[in-house]
Amino acid sequence: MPSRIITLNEVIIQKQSAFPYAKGELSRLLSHIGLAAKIVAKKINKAGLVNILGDSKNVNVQGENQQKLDVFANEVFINTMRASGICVGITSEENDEMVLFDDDLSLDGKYIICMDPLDGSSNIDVNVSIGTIFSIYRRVSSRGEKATLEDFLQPGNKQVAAGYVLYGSSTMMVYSTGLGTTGFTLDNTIGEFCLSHPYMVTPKQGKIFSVNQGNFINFPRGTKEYIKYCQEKDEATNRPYSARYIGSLVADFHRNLMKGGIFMYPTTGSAPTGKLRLLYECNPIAFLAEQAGGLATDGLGNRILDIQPTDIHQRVPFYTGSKDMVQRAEEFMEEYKDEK
Ligand code: P6P
Repeated sequence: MPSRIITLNEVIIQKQSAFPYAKGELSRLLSHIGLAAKIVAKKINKAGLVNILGDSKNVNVQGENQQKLDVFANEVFINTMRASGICVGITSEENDEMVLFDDDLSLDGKYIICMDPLDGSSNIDVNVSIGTIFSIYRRVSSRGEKATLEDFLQPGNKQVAAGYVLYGSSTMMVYSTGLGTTGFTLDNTIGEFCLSHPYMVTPKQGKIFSVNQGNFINFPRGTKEYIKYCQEKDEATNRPYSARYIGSLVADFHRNLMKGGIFMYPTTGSAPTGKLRLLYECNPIAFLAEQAGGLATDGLGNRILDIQPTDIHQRVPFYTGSKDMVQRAEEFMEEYKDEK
């Protein structure tokens, strides 16, 4: 643990020095994300006391009821990014279309952001941890003009930064710019994210598997066989593993990142291409997993970060976490790929 308080902004600047050509724009963007996270965290922590819980009666592009905090978080992040003058547009889970900024300052912005402003929202009313997930790319279109679809449909291996905010027993921000995965914990007494996990490395092997077994009957045969493998007794490989699943991606992933484990969202009957979205859930989480020494695939041997997106709300099957566990799951998927 650091001997003194080291803030998010200090670390952002430190890491910027590793990029000789950096002009500080990405650093400022990350700082703005930290600001938005603090605003949302404050609202979430009070949610139980003021009338902001519950359904906003709107339905988002995913066909999911938008919780009031979803709407609030989406507006805070969009408005903060617009004010940064560094981001030229956003794709959000909560918006059907891309949000393109057209003020002069933003049009010259160098970056675009894909985000899930409040993931796990079905847990809001029951006080279970929820999260914000973000992914940052350099724009490929010309500066001075509006962002284009091409800016947002870049493969995850082009991300310049990615991270999440976990609104849990404490509020944490975990991010990477490609120099490893780093975690910060919000100190509410000073209103700062303080360095708490300087270099997060996920164990190669864990004892936790995370999947919604309510969908078991519709899983691919290989996933079913891997789950059975996790449940079998075998002292030599520390099995059976423990099943842990909160239904909030950031919370499930963060626990497994820290302790070791595998998170799976396979194809199911109601989600034949998977449920989780490539641009603003799988790619950023995959980036962090790999930066921490883990893996992230679609269960079919494809690295998540290499998938070429075709739609801003595209869904993919998602297997991520400890390297040895994801590889073992992939072996079962390969072995049973032609069987129901
Ligand atoms: P299910 C939350 O809605 C979410 O997008 C992720 O946070 C979570 O991992 C997943 O869906 C849970 O889905 O079908 O198991 O409830």
